[in-house]
Amino acid sequence: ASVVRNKLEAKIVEQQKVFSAFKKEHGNTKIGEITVGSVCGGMRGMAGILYETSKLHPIQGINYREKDLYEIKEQAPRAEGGREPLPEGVLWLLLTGEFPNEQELKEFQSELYQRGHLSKDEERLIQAFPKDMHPMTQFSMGVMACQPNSKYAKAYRDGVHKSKYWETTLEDALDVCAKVPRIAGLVFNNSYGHGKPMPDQDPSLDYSANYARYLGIEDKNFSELMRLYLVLHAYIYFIFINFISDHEGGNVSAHATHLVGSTLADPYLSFAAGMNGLAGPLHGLANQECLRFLLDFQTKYGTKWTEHDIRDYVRDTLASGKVVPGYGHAVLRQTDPRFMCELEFANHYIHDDNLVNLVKACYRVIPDALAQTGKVSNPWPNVDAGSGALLMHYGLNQFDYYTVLFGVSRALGVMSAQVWSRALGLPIERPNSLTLNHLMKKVKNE
Ligand code: CMX
Repeated sequence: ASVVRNKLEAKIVEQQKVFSAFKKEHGNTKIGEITVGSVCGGMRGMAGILYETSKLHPIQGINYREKDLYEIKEQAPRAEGGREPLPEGVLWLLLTGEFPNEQELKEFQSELYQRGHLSKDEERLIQAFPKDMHPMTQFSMGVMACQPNSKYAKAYRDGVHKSKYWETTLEDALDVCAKVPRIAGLVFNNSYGHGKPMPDQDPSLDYSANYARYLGIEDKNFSELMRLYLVLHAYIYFIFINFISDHEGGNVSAHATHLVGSTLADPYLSFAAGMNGLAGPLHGLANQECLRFLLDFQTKYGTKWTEHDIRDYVRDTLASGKVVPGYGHAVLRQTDPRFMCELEFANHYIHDDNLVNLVKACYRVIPDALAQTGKVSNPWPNVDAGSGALLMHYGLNQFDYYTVLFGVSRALGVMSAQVWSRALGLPIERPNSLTLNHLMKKVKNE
């Protein structure tokens, strides 16, 4: 059993009581109104999902278990000599609401290492995918290739009592989180490895460093090792902190995972569904658009651009009826704290990179330019404004792969949420749908 199990069980028992009393008392209490706008507008602003692990706040940005990103950066355990939160510590937080102590973290890291292994058959299956298949398709299929080992699905077939669903869901959730770097690594190797052998998992490295190794970001030169170790960690923590693991339950990947999970489908089936949603251009693919915007700018103005050039470029973009990618948000009304983390990261680790400098200059110029249009609700940058440029800096220029990085990180959020959904016994989702005709009749009270 997992080292996190006992801690989690105590919290779950407590929260189950709170939840059941709350439901009984407030089952009929109104908390909002549904408008025609909500029904026609993709349920925007409509509260309809119970999701325990995180909440997106319009000003503070994302909160994990009531902690904002800055608190997480400050309080989370880090690797020796590292500055960024360890994903393993963040996963523990998402599950339990607390950070692990040193001993718990150590045991949890070694547990995830053990769970991160794929069978020979699973590896072979993934390696047999066509090399030109989109990395997200391979990733989702790779997760599905591991599904036959679902412990939850087996327990369900064996007739487990529903009060115990969460136990094997936890087993699967941890397995999925542990395996996704390996699956994503195999996909990278398959698509871009040019036949190079896939490195094995290295027990001396942590979760993130192993993933970086699969992406080929390593160097055997010993004298370089220390520098590289830090860069490698910096790079990979950047991935996790910026494609941040969770962004409450209403975004497409989290909601798709949650919805499919509500049928009591196992965590592999649910997560793969979420990843298929993440593969859409309006969701996980937006960071590519943003990078393209910056690269097109460089093509036009070269590397000796001025802030005046940026202003012109934004004006032309708006005049041609396009949006400025990386700016604005459906919920946030401030600079996205995830962007601030990117900026802080870049200030510390990256010097003299023209593309990164362009990101910083855009931040000085674009909010004003967008505010002047008078219609943009939030002229501030979101996470996508900087992430692509940072990945490019580290030589990761395979644009099609960026969403897979996002997917690896998202596993931590949506899988912890699924454990809680089963623990609270949430029912199958089944909202009503309406035809336009019905909706029109409702408006007239017919
Ligand atoms: N550039 C130009 N115009 C913008 C804009 C931008 N970055 N952001 C908003 N607007 C415009 C909208 O297109 C809309 O114009 P119309 O009234 O002519 O249709 C108007 O401002 C009002 O929109 P809004 O209320 O500010 O924003 P929405 O909630 O409708 O949309 C979003 C939010 C993110 C889709 C939008 O800001 C956008 O398209 N941004 C650029 C793309 C982007 O960065 N996407 C990644 C989001 C990251 C994430 O979801 O985490």
